[in-house]
Amino acid sequence: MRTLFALVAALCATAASAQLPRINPTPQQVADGMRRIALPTEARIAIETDEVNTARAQALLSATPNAKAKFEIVVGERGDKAVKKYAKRIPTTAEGYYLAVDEKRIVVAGADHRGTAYGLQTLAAIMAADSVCAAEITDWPAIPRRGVVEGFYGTPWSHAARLRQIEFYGRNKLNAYLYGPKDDPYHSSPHWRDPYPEAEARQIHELVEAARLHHVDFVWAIHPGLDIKWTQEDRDKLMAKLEAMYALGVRAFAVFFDDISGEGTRAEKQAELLNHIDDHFVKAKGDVLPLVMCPTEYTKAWANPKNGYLPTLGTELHPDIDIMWTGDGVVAEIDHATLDWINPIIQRPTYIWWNFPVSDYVRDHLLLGPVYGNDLDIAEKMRGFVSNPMERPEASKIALYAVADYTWNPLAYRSDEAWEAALADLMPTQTDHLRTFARHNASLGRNGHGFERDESVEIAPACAKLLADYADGGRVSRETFGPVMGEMFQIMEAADILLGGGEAQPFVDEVEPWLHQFKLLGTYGLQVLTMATDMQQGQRYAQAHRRARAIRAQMERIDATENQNRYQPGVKTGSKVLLPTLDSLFAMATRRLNAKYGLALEATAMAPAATLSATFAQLAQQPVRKQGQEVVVSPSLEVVRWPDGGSLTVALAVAAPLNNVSIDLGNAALASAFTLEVSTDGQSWQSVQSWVYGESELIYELNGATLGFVRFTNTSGAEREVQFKQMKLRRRPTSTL
Ligand code: 14T
Repeated sequence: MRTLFALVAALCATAASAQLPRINPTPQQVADGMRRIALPTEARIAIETDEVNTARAQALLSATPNAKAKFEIVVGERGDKAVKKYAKRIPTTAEGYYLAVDEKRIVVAGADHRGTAYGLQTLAAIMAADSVCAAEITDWPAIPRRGVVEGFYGTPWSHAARLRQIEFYGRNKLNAYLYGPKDDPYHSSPHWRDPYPEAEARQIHELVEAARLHHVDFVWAIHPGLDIKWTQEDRDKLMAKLEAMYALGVRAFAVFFDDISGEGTRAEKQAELLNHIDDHFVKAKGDVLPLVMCPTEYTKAWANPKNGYLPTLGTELHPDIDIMWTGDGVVAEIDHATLDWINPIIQRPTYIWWNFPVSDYVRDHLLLGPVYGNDLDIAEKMRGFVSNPMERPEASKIALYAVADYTWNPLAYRSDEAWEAALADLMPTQTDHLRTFARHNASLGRNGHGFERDESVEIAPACAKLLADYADGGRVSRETFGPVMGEMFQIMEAADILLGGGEAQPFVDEVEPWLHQFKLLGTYGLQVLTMATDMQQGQRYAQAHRRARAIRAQMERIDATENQNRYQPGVKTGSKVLLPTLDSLFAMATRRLNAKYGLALEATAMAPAATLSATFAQLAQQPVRKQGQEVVVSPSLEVVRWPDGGSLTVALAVAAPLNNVSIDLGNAALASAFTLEVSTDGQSWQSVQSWVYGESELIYELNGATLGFVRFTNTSGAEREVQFKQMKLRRRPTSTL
């Protein structure tokens, strides 16, 4: 808060006439006095609101009460005596407020307590130490429920990070935090039936309390569908768990049925359970918010209304139960067509679960770019809009700040402005460096959901021209070279300054491996550009070539050692524009030098140890990497439909002696449905027998044969549904005599 004040003070305090600072989210209606009002030392004060708001108002406004003072301070809700005079100006929408600041008064009048809280929040944003910008603001949210669903796979957020998030939501008028981390065992299986252990329970209680103080609804979600039985016993256990959460202070609940199969997916049973909770828990308690549910078919891509699942929910579920939806795809932009399709089926406006900036399917990337792509005039068709974030909470704030703006006032939403303001909010003094970092860390790379974001937008044309000019055999002009070189200097500087710390330390800690990678990217770029322009002096060129490759090797090293999760391990930066540009420039420049000076320098900056290809889409983009003595293909979170005859091939950059190949499809019986073949040259192939280790691991013994290729094919004559839990090529350990 102090940094915000400092910023506002810097913006307006010195000027005689002033302009309102940017307020996030953008208010609906603003009449701007364009001047500053000095805060009086005495005022007639009437504050009639809840305790939290009263404390906030008193902290903001330090005037001494004096019944005879000319200046008036009024804070309260519709219906209160204090704000009676202003009743007509208070918006009727829940959480709306009227705020007036002029020479005679400060009025904060909410449609309800939260409206008043938001009015005070806006007041704080336009205040400096001893003055405030004149303004008349009438404001209300376009979408009733706005916020975040902690619903990703991966390490759940820490307690401290959650407390920082809740403060951030309150400050940006987000009112919902849905707690549903996939990897909390007491939210999902195996322990959804059991109460939280004492330490965790205490933390949940603390979160509930923090959320209350920041006017955020803490919505606790349960994910019982992996192993729920539709029995009295399980229903009682679920109700008991909700009671236990109620005892911890929770007053809002959700039930998630996503990512399950089998018994748990039955719509009529899900609806029966939800309605039962509604009747015997929510309505019986009287102080619990309407239920939220995530259906099993949560995207159009998997929905089949003809099977009756969604229509059943639509007709059976009590009308005030909210139904979540991710859109036309798991990760998708939300538009009119999305909502016009789902709302009639579920017979209510949906509650969007927006899978951005979640990165649990592209864990080697940071998603720090602007929030864009959703229609701006669809608010009336939604009851809620919550964003599923990254495993990295501070880094997620860039997108969440923009989501707050979008969900409050979508018609006024400007993606680039929101992004810019988000960067300044996260790092008020080092905004430029953060922007440099963020603009090159936005793309998702190739991914199974086919979702993509712009990256390096400003420099992309110069990069394209640089490559085109150079490929033509021409000299690179100063105009093209200059901006790209300039960008490299900015990158190195940004990485150094941000790594140096001093501002937003929790953010820096989260992204540190990417910052190191970013520094290397800039240094690599510098060497490559030196190679491409310094054609006169062969000696220097060779030096730059050597150094470029050495830096590229360091980048590979970070990629192979940092952020080693088992799905998409590694650390990627500038992957959409900068790195590909520099790699091609490196190759072209090397070839040129080789031709000119008769050298034989290696023209690839970095060749991967192994590459993967598949004849069918679902596994064609699966990451593969070298890890010590093993070449490992990443497991998949999805059920894989492996077509008949479909094959997956791993090619080693250099043939190597292999001990064995291990593949786990989750079912040992599949051994006979698949064939593993090996090859030295990729031309002639030989098939290998397997044996089963443990539950379902298939081992193909290779006895140290030197091989370059491994191919795995469905030879059963039919499509097979398999899990893809593991595929490893194990090298014969090199003897260290
Ligand atoms: F419930 C949902 F709406 C949802 O999106 N569920 C998960 C979510 O927890 C996850 O963070 C998100 C992004 O990966 O997508 C859903 O999880 C999936 C989606 C898949 F397509 C898990 C496996 C998939 F194959």
